[in-house]
Amino acid sequence: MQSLTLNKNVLKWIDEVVSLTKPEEVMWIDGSEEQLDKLREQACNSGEIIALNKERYPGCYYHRSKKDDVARMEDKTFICSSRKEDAGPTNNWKNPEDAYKLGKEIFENSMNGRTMYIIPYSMGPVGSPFSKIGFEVTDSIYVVLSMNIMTRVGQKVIDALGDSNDFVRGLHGKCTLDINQRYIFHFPEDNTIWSCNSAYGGNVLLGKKCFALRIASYQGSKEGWMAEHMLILGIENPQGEVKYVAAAFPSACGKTNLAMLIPPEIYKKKGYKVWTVGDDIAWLRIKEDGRLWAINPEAGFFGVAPGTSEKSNYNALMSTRKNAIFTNVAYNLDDDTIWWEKFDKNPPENALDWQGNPWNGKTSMERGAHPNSRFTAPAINCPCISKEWESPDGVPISAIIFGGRRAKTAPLVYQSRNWKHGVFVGSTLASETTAAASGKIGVVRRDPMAMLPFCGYNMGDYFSHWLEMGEKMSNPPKIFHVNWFRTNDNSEFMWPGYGENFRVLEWIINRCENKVDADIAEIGFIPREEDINTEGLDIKDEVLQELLSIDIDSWLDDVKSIEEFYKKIGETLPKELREELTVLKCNLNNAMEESIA
Ligand code: GTP
Ligand code: SPV
Ligand code: MN
Repeated sequence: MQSLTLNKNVLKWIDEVVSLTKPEEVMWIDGSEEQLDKLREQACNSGEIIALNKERYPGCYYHRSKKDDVARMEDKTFICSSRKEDAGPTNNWKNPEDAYKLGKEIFENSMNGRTMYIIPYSMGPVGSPFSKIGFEVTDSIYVVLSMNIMTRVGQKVIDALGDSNDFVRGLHGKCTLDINQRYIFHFPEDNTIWSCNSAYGGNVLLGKKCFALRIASYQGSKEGWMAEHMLILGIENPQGEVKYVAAAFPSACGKTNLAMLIPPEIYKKKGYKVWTVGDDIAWLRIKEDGRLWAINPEAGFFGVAPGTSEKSNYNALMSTRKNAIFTNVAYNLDDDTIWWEKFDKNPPENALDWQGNPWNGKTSMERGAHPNSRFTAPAINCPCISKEWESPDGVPISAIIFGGRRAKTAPLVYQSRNWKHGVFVGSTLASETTAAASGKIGVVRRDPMAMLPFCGYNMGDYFSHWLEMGEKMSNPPKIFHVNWFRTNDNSEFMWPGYGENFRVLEWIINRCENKVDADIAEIGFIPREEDINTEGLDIKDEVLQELLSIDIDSWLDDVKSIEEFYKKIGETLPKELREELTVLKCNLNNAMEESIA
């Protein structure tokens, strides 16, 4: 097939990849529906995907990945910088020479008898000053179809690139799907990503975590912008003014849900609305007005399926009603539809589970869908998609919110004293691990800015970059911390969460506009109880009180864990953050002494 470009840099690289992997055929993805339809048909014939019920799920497909290939694998993910220090203490590192050598051994002839697809894609609206271009070469139609949902694909991207050499070179091959030969290598200095022996989204949709976070965070540090694991949403008040916030929560900690939340009835009646700009990744730049502006570099959602229901996240569910792909959920053989845990109260009886085994949802004790089963859905399907979501200039950010899963310690919400303190709060973010990555679930680990698995360079330098960005802004966003996941003695969530989180967003926006006071506590500004609106909410005063309380003992324990974490960061930890830690410790010790006195 004829190449879509005359760009010599692209063609040279494609030649190299072809002579390494030796595909039987090469196909350039032009983004046309005609071409995509042929690929869909081909993948249905080979069994790679299954077409779903055409009336109820038009344009939708079902896919399963291998049992040992259902989540990101952090121990298989490497930053291959020439100096080990540049990957830093939190990343796996491999010398680029060794990584290329090993990669070449694995990729050699790996596409024999297969077709190589070349996907030109843009992260960000084509032509926006925020946007960047990548190519993904892959031997998987599932990847082509998913990239077509998650990014902007095709000829328009090639036209925008022209003869520039500024593009990310992504090579993905299924190879034999051997877990022992699975690697996700990032070469930030070469704008290159190599991923082999996996077919799971986070490892193989190279525009997402690999490019838009790991490579882009490195690019941002060099070029003066930021790539963050953040949702972006707009909050419209009854006067029609929209304020935007960005929020960083670790994987499977509620970004998609918050990004699409439906405000409680009392707010809807008054005319409040929420608009989604993005649900996972934000690229942020400082503009002449001294504010931080953000775009969502993606074009779709790769959302966690289990738990998504008409009740919990109506907007996400509606986003999946057409042109979506479902991976590792249960498949209803009777009507070609899909199901997952908490989808509704009516599981199918005649189904296949996420491993393809016969499954009766009414009687089986096993799960139908994998806990990290996911949907890929076009953002444009979302009923509350913001009219600014493709704005080439992005949206101005009033507040940055950090949050994690903390059964204890972290209150429902607090505000940092200033940017520097806010960076400290982000740098010490912690959360219980989830099914989004393979490994133990429910263990508290420090996950700075929700970027632990996604920062493409030295974490200490990344913190410095955050501090520098703050220096450059005359009007920086205010920084907050939230926790929807505090539990009581019966291990039940104390805060209702989901749509009710709007009540906390309201306080945050009010703080940004100086419309509400707060109490200054050891850890930052805490809301006064009466300032969290509980109208129409069934929550006891004592519960709200406890949600907003600070337990000095457990915070002092947290300080110890922060000290350990900072020790791991080592020399590159900015002194400003160490100072903030000292302030926190002093505040807590003073409070302790006062309570004893
Ligand atoms: P990634 O796509 O992995 O980055 O995840 P995410 O941060 O977008 O998380 P998502 O919104 O998909 O939510 C993950 C899980 O958290 C789901 O099971 C949700 O039902 C649950 N969840 C989300 N918001 C809340 C909340 O406010 N309270 C409680 N209790 N659970 C929530
Ligand atoms: C996450 O794990 O944070 C995700 C899914 O958003 S993945 O694309 O696998 O990274
Ligand atoms: Mn994510």
